[in-house]
Amino acid sequence: MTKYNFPEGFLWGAATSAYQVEGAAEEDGKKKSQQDLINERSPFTDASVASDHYHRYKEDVAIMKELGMTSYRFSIAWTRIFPDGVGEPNLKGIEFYHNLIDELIKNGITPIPTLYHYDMPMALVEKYDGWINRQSVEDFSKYAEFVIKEYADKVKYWTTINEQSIILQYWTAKNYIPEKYLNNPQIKYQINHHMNLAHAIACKYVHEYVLGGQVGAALGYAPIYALTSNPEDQMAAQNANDLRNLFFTDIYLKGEYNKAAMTYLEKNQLAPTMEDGDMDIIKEGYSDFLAINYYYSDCAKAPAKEAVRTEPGVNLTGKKGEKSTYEIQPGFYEMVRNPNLDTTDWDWTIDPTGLEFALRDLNARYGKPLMITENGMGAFDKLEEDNSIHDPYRIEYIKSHLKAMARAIDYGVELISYNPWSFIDILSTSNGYNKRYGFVYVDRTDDDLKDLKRYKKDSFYWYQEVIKTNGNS
Ligand code: BGP
Repeated sequence: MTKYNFPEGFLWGAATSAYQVEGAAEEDGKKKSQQDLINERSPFTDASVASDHYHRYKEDVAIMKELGMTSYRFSIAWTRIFPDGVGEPNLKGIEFYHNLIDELIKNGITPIPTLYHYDMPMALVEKYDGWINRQSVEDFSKYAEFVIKEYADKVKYWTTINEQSIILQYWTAKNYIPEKYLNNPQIKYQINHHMNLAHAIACKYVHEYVLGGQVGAALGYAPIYALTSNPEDQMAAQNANDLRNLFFTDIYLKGEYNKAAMTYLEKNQLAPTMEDGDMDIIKEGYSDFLAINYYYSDCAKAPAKEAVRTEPGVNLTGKKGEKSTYEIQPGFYEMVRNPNLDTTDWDWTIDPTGLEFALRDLNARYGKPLMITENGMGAFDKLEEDNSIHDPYRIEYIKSHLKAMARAIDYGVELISYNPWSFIDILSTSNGYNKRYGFVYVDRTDDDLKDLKRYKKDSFYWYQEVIKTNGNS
């Protein structure tokens, strides 16, 4: 058996997000977020019950303990704390997260909350179009300040905004965008600029209120290979890396916009509008670490001269090969399918080497500690008659990614924690409960969704051994 050098005290966890796991979408004072509406409009399961974690958090934390988890990455729903986004805080919502955090700590599990996971309060979308409007920065900052202060003596590790990169790439799916903006791609860079400010201000509050607090963003990160060794394709891959990755990491870890990406945006009238002092705010809100959500790698080639701007597509059916469109940024890059890699049923490439590549590259560029806040495999899992769930594909996926992490650590990467997606089956953002990620299966076959029994998958027992042996199973 190979011996892997995961550091002593390495945090072995798993992840979820509020609207995908909690349910109780309008209970105890909580009001709707844009995510509830996006889900209502889509053909997928709505978030009103999800996995009912809101009512079953004690049972779920007991399962986490049995799994051996030492960290849990979850998100706090803004609309539980401030149902209208602003105004009076909601005591019941505040109490829920106190209870959850206390239960985690009591069971030796380090809480790693995320402040924002796609769930802008619907009240603010109705009031001023959410993140499109700069007022969102101030309102988010008030929410962040309140929450950070409230849980400051219990929570050391904080993550700010989940997947700004994905929010930007899939801007109409991850934000509730009013009709009139749909043909204006500049808007997405404006949303992103507001999020950069919001992120930086939240980082500042962690440094101000949390003794020994550590903070960073949770970025959706996919390294980008060139399709061929043709220099034009290599250049396109670098362009794509500038705009899809470094555009975010340079903000978080250097406090500045990536120059190549910004130049491209300016040349194409896509750059965000800024105010004097914005870059000072961004610089001041430095990160202590970077968390990444890693699922797949991407691939790019030089676009044809006549290529037009194209939005990326999503495979919504779980039938391989259905992803039809790939992002094109004319004159900069065209994303393509990587012919060298197999994929999941949803066309997400399976590439553990890409994780090692990402970790080593980020370490070389910024030299900051790294954390993995998501990584995992969505699949059609099957509950057998004897209530077992055989998911060897998931074990294989995570095992190969663990090896990649171990190699990165050997090469000098400081990795703090691994939180695969997801602890339990939850509502997939694009496929409801058809696409499952959990170590724990949630049976949603009863009509009134009252039972929601939890069953441990084979991957649960396997991951339990991994944790027990500090990664050497
Ligand atoms: C990440 C999100 C998660 C999660 C995961 C899987 O991008 O942060 O919220 O859902 O991807 O995605 P999906 O549910 O679309 O399979």
